[in-house]
Amino acid sequence: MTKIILITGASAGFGKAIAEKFAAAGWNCIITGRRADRLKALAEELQTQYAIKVLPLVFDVQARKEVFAALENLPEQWRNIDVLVNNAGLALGRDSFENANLDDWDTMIDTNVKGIMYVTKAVLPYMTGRKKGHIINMGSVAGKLVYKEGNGYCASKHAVDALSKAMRIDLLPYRIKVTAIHPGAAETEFSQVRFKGDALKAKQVYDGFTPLYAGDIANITFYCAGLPENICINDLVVTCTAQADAIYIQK
Ligand code: NDP
Ligand code: 8X3
Repeated sequence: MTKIILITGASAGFGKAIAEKFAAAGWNCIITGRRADRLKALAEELQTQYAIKVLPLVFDVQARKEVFAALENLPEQWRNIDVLVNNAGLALGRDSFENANLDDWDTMIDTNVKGIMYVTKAVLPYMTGRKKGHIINMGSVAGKLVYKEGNGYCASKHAVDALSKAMRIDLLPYRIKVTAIHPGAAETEFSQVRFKGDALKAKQVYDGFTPLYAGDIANITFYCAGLPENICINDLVVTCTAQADAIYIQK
């Protein structure tokens, strides 16, 4: 039977690459994000290229009502979700605590933390009923270690780490796997978003070393999802070779 994956934040970066990877392997994909035009284009591309089915859903993971409206009553053929990838997320700004912008903090917490909680809560009934499923949460090295001027983002990713542990415990009776992937620096649209469109600042983040790329995270996600029923990778920290942790990068 064809497997189904639901990926949040599939309009760019890791999420898009994950959709491409799983589609190429014959999975049907539910792709979500706020940018409808990008999701539509990706859906058309994947369906044409791989002869699989794609359901694009447009919603903001911060908006509780939108999340449940989009996910609660999925068409019958889309309900047996095998893998949920909670990937949608962002950083906004790199400022010291006293200078940080309150709206940036709100958006990061609402997206990275509450977004995962809402989406997971909406999708879980499709997994608990079948006692089957795999939740993959996109954390970060920023969820393992706090770095200078990373306050709000680091806090949000520490919360992803904690939520992943909490899910793993509470969902044991349902045999649902929970994997947290914690990437280091990866060149996607992440830094363009963080620095609010400042292309030079964004580019400088990756100057002087070879970072991770979206396809690397897609391959790792695919590996985690493909393991036998009795194996679950719980926690996976992955950096490029030039990076040791959230603080040390050899440039
Ligand atoms: P990108 O900016 O390239 O992609 C982010 C994705 O998240 C987009 O598809 C965006 O879609 C979606 N998204 C953001 N906010 C919302 C929202 N409120 N509602 C719905 N979708 C949203 O970044 P990455 O691919 O790099 O990031 C993906 C995840 O990986 C994030 O959680 C990030 O924190 C994490 N991460 C990234 C690292 C990196 O260095 N790149 C390293 C470690 C972790 P749209 O704008 O269309 O809504
Ligand atoms: C993204 C990587 O190091 O900018 O989570 O926090 S980092």
